[in-house]
Amino acid sequence: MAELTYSDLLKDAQARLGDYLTPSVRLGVTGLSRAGKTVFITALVRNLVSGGRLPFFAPEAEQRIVRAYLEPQPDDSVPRFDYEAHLGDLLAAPPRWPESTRRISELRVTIEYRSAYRLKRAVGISKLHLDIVDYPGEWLIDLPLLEQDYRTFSGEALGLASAPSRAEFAKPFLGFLAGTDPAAQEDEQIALTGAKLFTEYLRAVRDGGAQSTLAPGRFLLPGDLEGSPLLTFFPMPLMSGEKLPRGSLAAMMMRRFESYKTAVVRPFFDEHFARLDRQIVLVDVLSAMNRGAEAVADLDRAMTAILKTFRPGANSWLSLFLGKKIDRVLFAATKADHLPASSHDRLDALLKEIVDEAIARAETEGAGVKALALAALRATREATAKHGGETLPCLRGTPIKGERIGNVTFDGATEAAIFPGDLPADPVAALNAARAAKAATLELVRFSPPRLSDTLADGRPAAFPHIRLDRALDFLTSDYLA
Ligand SMILES: Nc1nc2c(ncn2[C@@H]2O[C@H](COP(=O)(O)OP(=O)(O)OP(=O)(O)O)[C@@H](O)[C@H]2O)c(=O)[nH]1
Ligand SMILES: [Mg+2]
Repeated sequence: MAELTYSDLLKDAQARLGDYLTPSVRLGVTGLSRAGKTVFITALVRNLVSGGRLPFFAPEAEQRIVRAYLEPQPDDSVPRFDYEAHLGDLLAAPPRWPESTRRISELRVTIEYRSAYRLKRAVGISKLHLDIVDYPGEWLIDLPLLEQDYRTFSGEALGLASAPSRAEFAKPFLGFLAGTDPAAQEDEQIALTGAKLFTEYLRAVRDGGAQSTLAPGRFLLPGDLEGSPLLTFFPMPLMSGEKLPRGSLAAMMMRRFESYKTAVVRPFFDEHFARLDRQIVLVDVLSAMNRGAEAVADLDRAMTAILKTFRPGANSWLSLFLGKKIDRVLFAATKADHLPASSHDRLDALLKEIVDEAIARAETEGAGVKALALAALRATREATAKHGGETLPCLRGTPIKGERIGNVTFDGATEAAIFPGDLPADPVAALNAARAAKAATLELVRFSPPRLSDTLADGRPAAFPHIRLDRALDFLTSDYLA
């Protein structure tokens, strides 16, 4: 085997130093379960590395991007985002959507570009590391716990559990609480039963169509913590100022709540959240509207909670630690390909309305916050169809097996033309209608992924179809590529 020479070592050191000096931007991608995070990252990376279909991404439009490629990520302790596997699913025959992911992951894309500034360009080609971090929105919902003690957490959680829309789901848990004395001797079996009933209640709310997950987020996405004492607690009704007797059940619950904060929430904050520069929050607005008023109200609540973590009020605990780190947050309504092009601007406007209201409720500034409707991977094509002598815009795509419209059930293989309807032109009216509706305001079906080609005739990787993915990328990264 050839021996390492000094010159090899020097080259290696230079390469490492060069890499160390390359600027990087950490982009957080989050959203509640099924919001579209995995598809978003896969499509974004694919379109970056294949260098196509991004006309509204300024550096690409100005033909300044030289190339983009994957590189090993900087954090050895975070699982890698399994780009190749997700891509493999989308390119399979027939194509399938990637599987649900349940934990944090990371991927580094390095972008080589020519600067827009002549001086910088004279030095040569510039480089930027784009570090994409995918994490569950459920973890984000936990951050406000850092500002709460057990008493406040209990008060809020029990207040929500007794709200009319949730009381039905919460019945078994509230029944259990009614027969449990907080001052009783601590008991692991009671803790386990209570935590199980509390978790079942949270799950029922989520399965009932809520877009917001109630804290603690790990109760629904436990991962490695399944069965751990960290997740074996529940809220209890406590008087304010009441002292919790030593060795009591309530004292045990308080201790575990505090441990959950120090062992679960705080490390996520320190190791991941506080290191982000930019954030995109994916929101499935259309399925909320499709489910009706309750789901829209939950979405409102989730957005307010999320904004409070990104744009904390001046006196908040989080603001002390967060400083000015995340300076741009993009809220993106995903799966816009379920609506015809005429409705995309309307979906933008609708989400903007939701975000503006949440900004006001969260009492934060809206600086650096933008709303956009996108489809990371476009599964439908625009088409027109004649109907009663009229030409109507419609969408062509292959609905997923078992999806239904009226009395038609789709087989998963046949393409169909769908009239999803248009969103109303006035976003406030659209939102009010959705908030007032007892049932769905839109009738939507889910589509299979489109049939994609892997390579172009010349062997280069083919770009994937999308809606406004380039505008999202532009808002989130362009200034780093100047
Ligand atoms: N038509 C269409 N459907 C999409 C798009 N993006 C996501 N979907 C649908 O939404 C589902 C969830 O997308 P994912 O990217 O897996 O969502 P996620 O946020 O990673 O979900 P979890 O990993 O479960 O948290 C997919 O299986 C698709 O059915 C899109 O751009 N267009
Ligand atoms: Mg995922």
